[in-house]
Amino acid sequence: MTSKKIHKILIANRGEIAIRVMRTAKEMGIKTVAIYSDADSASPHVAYADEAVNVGPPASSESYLNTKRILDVCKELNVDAIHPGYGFLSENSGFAKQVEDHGITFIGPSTHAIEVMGDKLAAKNAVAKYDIPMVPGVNHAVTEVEEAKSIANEIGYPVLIKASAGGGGKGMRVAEQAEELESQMLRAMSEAKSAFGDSSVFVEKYISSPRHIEIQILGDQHGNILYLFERECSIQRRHQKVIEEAPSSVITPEKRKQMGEAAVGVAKACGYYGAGTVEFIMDENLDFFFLEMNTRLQVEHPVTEEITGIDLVKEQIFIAEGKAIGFKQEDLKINGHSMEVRVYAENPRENFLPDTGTLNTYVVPQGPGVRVDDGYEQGMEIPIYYDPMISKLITHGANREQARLRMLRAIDEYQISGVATTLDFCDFALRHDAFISGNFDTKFVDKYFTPEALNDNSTEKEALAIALAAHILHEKSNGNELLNGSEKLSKWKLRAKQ
Ligand code: MV4
Repeated sequence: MTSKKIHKILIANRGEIAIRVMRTAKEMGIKTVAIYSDADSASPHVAYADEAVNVGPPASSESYLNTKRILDVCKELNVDAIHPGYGFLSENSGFAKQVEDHGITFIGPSTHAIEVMGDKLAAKNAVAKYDIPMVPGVNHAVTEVEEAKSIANEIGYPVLIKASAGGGGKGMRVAEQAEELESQMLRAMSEAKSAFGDSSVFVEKYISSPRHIEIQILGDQHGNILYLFERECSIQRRHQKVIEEAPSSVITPEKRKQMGEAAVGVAKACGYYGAGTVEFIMDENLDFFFLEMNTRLQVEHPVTEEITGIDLVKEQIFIAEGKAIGFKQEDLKINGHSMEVRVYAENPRENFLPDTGTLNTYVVPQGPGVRVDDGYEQGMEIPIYYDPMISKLITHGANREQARLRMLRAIDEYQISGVATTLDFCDFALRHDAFISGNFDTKFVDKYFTPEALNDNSTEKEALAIALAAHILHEKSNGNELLNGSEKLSKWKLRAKQ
């Protein structure tokens, strides 16, 4: 157990999450050290930090994943704690161990918890002793097709074959019926082998159109574990979340308590401390099943912050210092509703192909109930080396509809040109009847989205162009010069360029 006041944090990450962590550090009077690659020297996260150090070439493996260089920087600059953010080294138990071995505080859970939850089978086994709903299936690695067949016969088709080392959908195959089992199992195993170097798989009943609901938890090093309610993350595309919200519109107070307590059980099963997220899938009967636990601060943590008023990064830092959580389960209340959309530099008209280029225009929305967590500025290039997320746009309102309307308004205010973004795709989703009703699942995008659904305003644009031409001709024939015409049209032009 660590119990040390933190004076200087190195953030082993980049972009929006590095800034997010530094903002809280600044409020707490803690000094910050940024690291950056050659591709990020002009990034706002570098300018924001008290000190910043170049750790290598653009490739993540040579910079943001360069553990030796990062630990050397810590020594040189007297860093006493590392915040890993999400992605990169955040769920690397070997790194967490090295950090602690160097006498530096890892702002995150124990090495043991990262290890157990990183292995899906180990995770299932760890929680099996607690009273946590699990998908019907087996908790051990299966290598023989014959064994898989007999398990599938027992639980009934369809079944899902999952990689033990997996997560995020890699190495996952559905077998609708017995005839498909062998081929799907061999595929899952070879995919798992090449993706994770470990071909072990297990078999579960396949829940065909689940909702994805996750519970935020906080644990301290004194054994206190609390749940900070759910996030509904069903609007996703190929395992990449697009819209998240809290609370979920299908969860009753009773269900919330059950899920919260189940999540606390999962955390207890691995002696968890820090901020963590327990993922569940929920079927059409609103029965929920434990999927996995993420041992990091998640991208979508802001929606939980908005509805609880808790600064999750501040809690992470206090917990890492060895402090006990300063509030109780009964103190936590849900205040209003929050939504988050992820703005990616991807083209929804081209099968979400990542788009690179320069942010020629970049103006963020403002006003009541709007929060933007971003890591770019106008004029910057989106590098090709990293995740294509430009920003997270978060709204808060007294209720779901106010949060939704604020999101639509904020999307309309957001001005980005130079790269294609997923903003209009999010606008489409937020206006869809299924989204408005709350009656949707993880198949939302597959079911409802086609590029044609995006409103290109083409007839509107043509009409505007004709009206404009007529206006110019008319003014010219009267001998007038046009004043401010370009200024007034600037937003329209931006939209037309996208
Ligand atoms: C499932 C499932 C249905 N049945 N397990 C996807 C990634 C990994 N976290 C587990 N996942 C799933 N596991 C059973 N037994 C459906 C998914 C799934 C999913 C889960 C959460 C969020 C989005 C998803 C998209 C497709 C499939």
